[in-house]
Amino acid sequence: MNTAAALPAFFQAPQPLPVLYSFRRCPYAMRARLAIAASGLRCIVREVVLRSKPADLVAASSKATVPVLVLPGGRVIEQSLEIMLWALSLNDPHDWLAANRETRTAMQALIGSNDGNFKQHLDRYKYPNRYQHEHTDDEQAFAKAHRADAGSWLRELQSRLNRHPWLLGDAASLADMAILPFVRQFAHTDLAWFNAQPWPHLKAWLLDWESGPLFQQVMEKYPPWQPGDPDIALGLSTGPATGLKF
Ligand SMILES: N[C@@H](CCC(=O)N[C@@H](CS)C(=O)NCC(=O)O)C(=O)O
Repeated sequence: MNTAAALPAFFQAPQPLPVLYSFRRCPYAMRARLAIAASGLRCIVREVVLRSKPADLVAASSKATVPVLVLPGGRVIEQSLEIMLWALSLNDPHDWLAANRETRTAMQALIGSNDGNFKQHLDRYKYPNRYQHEHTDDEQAFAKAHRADAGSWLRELQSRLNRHPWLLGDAASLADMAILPFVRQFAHTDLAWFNAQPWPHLKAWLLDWESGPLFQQVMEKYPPWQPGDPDIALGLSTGPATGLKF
């Protein structure tokens, strides 16, 4: 008799879980946590302090940006988008990956623009002091110029959201979840300014998501991880994401 198979699942040895190195406010890490939570997969989350990266993270991924996902077999996934695709290819209850090929191509293009052009302007708007070599003296003017450049992308999103509730139609997709954390970062750089813009659908899209259960689940606060700390499962205290609106 195969004893292991005869035992109820509860008594069988637990499977090791993937380990996600994350930073709560990082939009890349946020999108990875969103996909993992939505897929219903479990993983151990290790909150990283970026100015003092744990040796285990650097050993797993020499570039040591977050997020990094270390799978039980030793495979390391170092890019946020790849982590999203990994999780959703295992389980995609909300059809974020979209069966339709045209939608998939459109998703890729949108995410590419976000991660490329928009992210460059966002960084310069939010952290102008990191780009002193790109401007001479007026840091405020530099930041505002990049805010204006980023605005053309946000108007494009607003116009899409004016036509349907999500970026690519009536249902949320990978594109929404990959892009929302970056729009959130932009909005919170100067919320009063953002709220004064004539972008009602963009603002509603962001606000709905920020007040939804999936966002709450992935924004749970964890203490910075140190070797020897007990494992913390992602979103455990707020329960599994299965069946949620997004
Ligand atoms: N292309 C990477 C970018 C990740 C990234 O740049 N993360 C930032 C935090 S938001 C980071 O780890 N910065 C720390 C560093 O570069 O040392 C991805 O998609 O995962």
